[in-house]
Amino acid sequence: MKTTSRSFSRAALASAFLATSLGVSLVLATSAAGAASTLGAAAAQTGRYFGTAVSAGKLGDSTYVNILNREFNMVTAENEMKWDATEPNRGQFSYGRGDQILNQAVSNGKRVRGHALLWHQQEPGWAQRMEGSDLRQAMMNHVTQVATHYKGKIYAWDVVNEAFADGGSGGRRDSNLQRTGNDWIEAAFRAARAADPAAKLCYNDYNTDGINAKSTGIYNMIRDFKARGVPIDCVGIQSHLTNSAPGDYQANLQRFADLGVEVQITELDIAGANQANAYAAVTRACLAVARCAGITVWGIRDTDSWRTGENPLLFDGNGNKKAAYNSVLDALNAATPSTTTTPTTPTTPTTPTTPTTPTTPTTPNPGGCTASVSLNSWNGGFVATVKVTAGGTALSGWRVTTGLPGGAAVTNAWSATNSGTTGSVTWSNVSYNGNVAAGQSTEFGFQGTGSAQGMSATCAAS
Ligand code: 9MR
Repeated sequence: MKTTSRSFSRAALASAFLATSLGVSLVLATSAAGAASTLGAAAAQTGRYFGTAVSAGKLGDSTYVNILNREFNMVTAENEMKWDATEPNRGQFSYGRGDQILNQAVSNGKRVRGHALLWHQQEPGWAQRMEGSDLRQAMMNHVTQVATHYKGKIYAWDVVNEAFADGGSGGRRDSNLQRTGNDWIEAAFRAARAADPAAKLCYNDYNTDGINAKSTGIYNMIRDFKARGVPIDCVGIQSHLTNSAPGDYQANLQRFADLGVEVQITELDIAGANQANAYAAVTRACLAVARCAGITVWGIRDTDSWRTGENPLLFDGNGNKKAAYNSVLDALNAATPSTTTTPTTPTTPTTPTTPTTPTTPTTPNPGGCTASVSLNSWNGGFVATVKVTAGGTALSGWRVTTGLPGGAAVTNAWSATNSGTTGSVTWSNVSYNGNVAAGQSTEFGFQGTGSAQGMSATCAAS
């Protein structure tokens, strides 16, 4: 980890600026080398979180809950927000156990990572038996319904989990989700953004800890998404490890961070004799990457782990702190309050690898701006992303009028306010995106039912 010799006040100012510009909430500790006594408080000294996976069935276990409440300030439902749990029958949603975890966390001052909206595993049986456009519609409805249920309550969603193949191909894994079309991932991200604009949207996967074919495939997808304005905010590096993290672990985190997405270590557990050192190394790697927002371990005690018999967690079966716990806490406490790694300039995007959806031609612009629409459609619904570009003079406000075909209706929108939901709909900027410099762009979006193919969009300065 890089350190700084700057005075504290200058470092604090720099870190506050960095945190603001990165959207990271920063908690300034009063002493440069804090000695916080819990994982959550120690991580908060650099504006990060420390989380764990939680199982609803264990919330009656007082040892478990005591450690949870004492140590962690972020929670992921281990299974309770997955598709099989939340939509056991098509169109019938079941949020009881997910809500239990969320409410326990929120009432104890913790934030929640949502896991996971779409994953080829733990699909309910009815979805496993589906294919094609019917499945695509069910997938998008699932994303919309679940993200809407938890709207405003989730720090970050794993929108799509484990969609890339292992091995050297660097490509997608086969699944019925993938067979609905290669654009299923971006369609899911757009639907999630429409349903819960406040949640950070993550792509999450395993065996992506070092720079390898799989992580590079994901890197290329995220770079493409950023280039085309597909809403993605974070990447989850699961980090199910044995003995040690790869030597290029930090470099891998950094290259994702350099794309402009937050990096989250989402499911950390480490088996093997070198456990304590490996945990410290992972912690230090996150601390060294400014956009690494936090670490989540995949369970509390060794006996809570999915890796039966491997004892890969920070507490033993009796709830005692292990050497690995102390090494993580020490590493967190050794960090200065500021993150000192300066993000490098985002890599220049290359040509998108994923086929783009049809874009309506840019319309001539009478009032100093243009609007172009990108559509992600499925049978019965769509997500529209509208790019507003200022002409030769800066905008201090804008208004876009979209002409929706008959039968199409807006159900949900973000980053603009609308008057009307069918036919000619007028969209106005919100407080934070009205000012657009000459030649620059901003985006808003909406979701709707019906078909929006052929929708027009015109823009005027206001
Ligand atoms: O820990 C989870 C375990 O209880 C479930 O049985 C399993 C089902 O597939 O999922 C485990 O969690 C996985 C996570 O959701 C995604 N990444 C891999 C995790 C370990 O398998």
